[in-house]
Amino acid sequence: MPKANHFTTIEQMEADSARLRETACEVCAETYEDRVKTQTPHCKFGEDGICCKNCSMGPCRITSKAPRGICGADAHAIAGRNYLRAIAAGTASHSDHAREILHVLRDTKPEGPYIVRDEKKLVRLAAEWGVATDGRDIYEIAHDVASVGLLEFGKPDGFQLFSRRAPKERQELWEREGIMPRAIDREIATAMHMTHMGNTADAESLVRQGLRTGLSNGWGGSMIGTEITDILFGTPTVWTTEGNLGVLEADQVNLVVHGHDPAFSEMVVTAAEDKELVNYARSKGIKGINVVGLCCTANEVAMRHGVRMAGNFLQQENVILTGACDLMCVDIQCIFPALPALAQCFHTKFVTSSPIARIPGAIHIEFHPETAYEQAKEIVKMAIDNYERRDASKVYIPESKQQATVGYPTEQIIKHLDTITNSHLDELGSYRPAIDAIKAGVLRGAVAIVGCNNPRVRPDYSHFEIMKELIENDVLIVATGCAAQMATKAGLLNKDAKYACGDGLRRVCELLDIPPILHMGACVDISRMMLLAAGIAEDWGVKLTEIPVVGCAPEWMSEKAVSIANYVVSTGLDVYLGIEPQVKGSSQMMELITEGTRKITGGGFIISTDPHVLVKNILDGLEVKRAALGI
Ligand code: SF4
Ligand code: MSK
Repeated sequence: MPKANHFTTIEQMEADSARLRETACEVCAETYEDRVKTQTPHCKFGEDGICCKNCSMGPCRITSKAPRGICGADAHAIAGRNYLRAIAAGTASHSDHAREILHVLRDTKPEGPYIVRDEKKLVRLAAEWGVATDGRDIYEIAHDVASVGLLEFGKPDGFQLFSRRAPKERQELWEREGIMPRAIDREIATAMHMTHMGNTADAESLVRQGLRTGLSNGWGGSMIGTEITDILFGTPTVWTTEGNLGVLEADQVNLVVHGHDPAFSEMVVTAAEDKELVNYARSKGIKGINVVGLCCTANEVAMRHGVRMAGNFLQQENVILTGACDLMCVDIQCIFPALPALAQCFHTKFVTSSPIARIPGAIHIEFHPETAYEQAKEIVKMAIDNYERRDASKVYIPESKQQATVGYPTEQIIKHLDTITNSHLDELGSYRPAIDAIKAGVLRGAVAIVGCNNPRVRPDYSHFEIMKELIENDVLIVATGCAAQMATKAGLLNKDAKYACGDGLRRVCELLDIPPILHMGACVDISRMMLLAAGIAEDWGVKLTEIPVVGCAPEWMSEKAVSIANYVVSTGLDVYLGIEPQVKGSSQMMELITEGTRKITGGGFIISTDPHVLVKNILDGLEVKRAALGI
């Protein structure tokens, strides 16, 4: 019977990486570990957020002897401005991804290559956005929905349409506090304008705009990205798949898709199943075409096709270092610029597909929706042709892999909950069985664990320790992004991980036939988590700030994560961070992000780089919420 000792431990993962680093030495390649050494110690001014280069009178750095920049900006203004710029960049990244997906929806046609796969969701969204549906062709509806969605970026008046999905109490609070999100581009532009030289120097105003900009992502761009992706490629369902480097196959073409935007990877996955290409591979004596994913693209295709996942963020170099990656095709975000040079140490072809992520040394095949399928076929053929260039003497594929059950958007969670209740109250179901389990103490609460991995801490260790301890303590986890991939690699998404849970959570897993950690998707899908939390609060009849549900990003690294953290606290949930935001040089900013936002939204950051301290903080936080609810 698989138990906790059947997990792939961090030590095993590190041993795999160490073995691959030996290959790196043999081929004279450098890895991120080498670059961490050359970048350490990090610049203290940067770490503390008190270096400003927002004008050419600077750069200015704050010290006790130089407490103000040349213009007079102090540490609080500088750290606050840097922080808001990070939120703006993160919001821009998620939201621009959504915009691209909307363009794909606008280009759909019945003959493809892009078609509408979830018509029900499209019609529901059309009704929500005031698009006429009666008697209309589904593609006319799709194009009108895309046009309304595109207006969310630049409309001159009004607020994000999805903000209406939040509980009334939240909407009123956002309006009252002046943080209700307007057009997405406007919030990003306002953030950049406020932080330009000679504008806002008041830290609280910068933090408030950070909340608003974050909300335009979580209840705007990211939510649009998630909804439209579901409409185009299908709302995810439950799949059993596998994860970690052992999913690469020695006797097959290994084609790796990496990044975030599934529009291209969906086509690559489909093209790899094209009979013509499968036969072409066979004609060369190759056993098959093995498409696997990295980072959030992996999450997207795993949840819709069961495609196996090679790993998370810090595993991207390892995949090439196996010597068995015939082609890596990337779209946008979280792609190391180091990859083309690394690929050149092997036979690996490295292909970029988006003008948003051009990298020197890459083969660039710019993806266009109308020719996407032909382009995907071209890439698959390139991978097949490259297989015979593989140098067997450089190949080492670690055996580590784990089985994972993935694909739990809110619709699937509700569906599973409905299996234990006859009270199917409305079309969209109810979270009441989960609420009852929390009230009864069978579950102590739920934690959304999200985000990247980061060499500032021992990679993946914090994720692993926090996840293990929380499930032992009967806390249900929902996960996205590289956190979900870490759980995959470790075996925590295996249904047998229930044996590592406390009695209560194990019973819930058995009853619902789920793993204790529910894979909800990619980074943009944290918007699903917001709807989950809002649904729980509404079905419970309490405020979002009152439910024993929190967020946690143990090893975050990207600006997208800063934006996410801001919309989560704006939604009223506490966020536990394992990496300190770069504002430590300002006491005002530290106070604002931990306690100040709590006074505005009811949510704030709790920060500790020690995962065990963080778990204790989370469990204490959940118990405080339970006690306040009288349970
Ligand atoms: Fe220095 Fe002010 Fe210019 Fe920043 S904006 S670089 S603090 S003078
Ligand atoms: S891919 S943003 S490293 S989670 Fe979404 Fe992973 Fe973080 Fe990128």
